[in-house]
Amino acid sequence: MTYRALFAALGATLFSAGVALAGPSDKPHSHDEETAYGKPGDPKKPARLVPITMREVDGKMLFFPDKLQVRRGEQIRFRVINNGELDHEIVIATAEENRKHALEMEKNPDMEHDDPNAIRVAPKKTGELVWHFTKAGEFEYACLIPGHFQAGMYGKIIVK
Ligand SMILES: [Cu+2]
Repeated sequence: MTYRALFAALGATLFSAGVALAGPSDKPHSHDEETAYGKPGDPKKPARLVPITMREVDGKMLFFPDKLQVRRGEQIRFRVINNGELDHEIVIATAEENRKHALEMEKNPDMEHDDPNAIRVAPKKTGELVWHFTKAGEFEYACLIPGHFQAGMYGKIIVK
């Protein structure tokens, strides 16, 4: 897909997202919800700062770094820097959950997230997300905007 086509798709997404946001959420959730991969962090508590850069290069879309080691019980403050030309997002979850979520997004490209495990960052902007890794295991951060995961936009989180 060319960047021009991506921009066109993105414009359509942003336009209809405004409409979608006005509707009631069909997925209520608690912000303290514990998941298989941990729970939303408490920004007032200590957290290790981890900068993650997002960018497009030679037809690929990448996170740098694409691997992160975490101690169980550690809070991570992800500082997500979008150095690309397109919107990107970071969604922290199990790999399985991200696959399901990616399929949903392909069916509903207008889908926007309002979840504590995800953040969307516009080009040349920086966002922050604090996550508390309470469980050991292998997890993933991924961009689930259609086409981005396939272009390489994912990384591995190992919690020990
Ligand atoms: Cu992306």
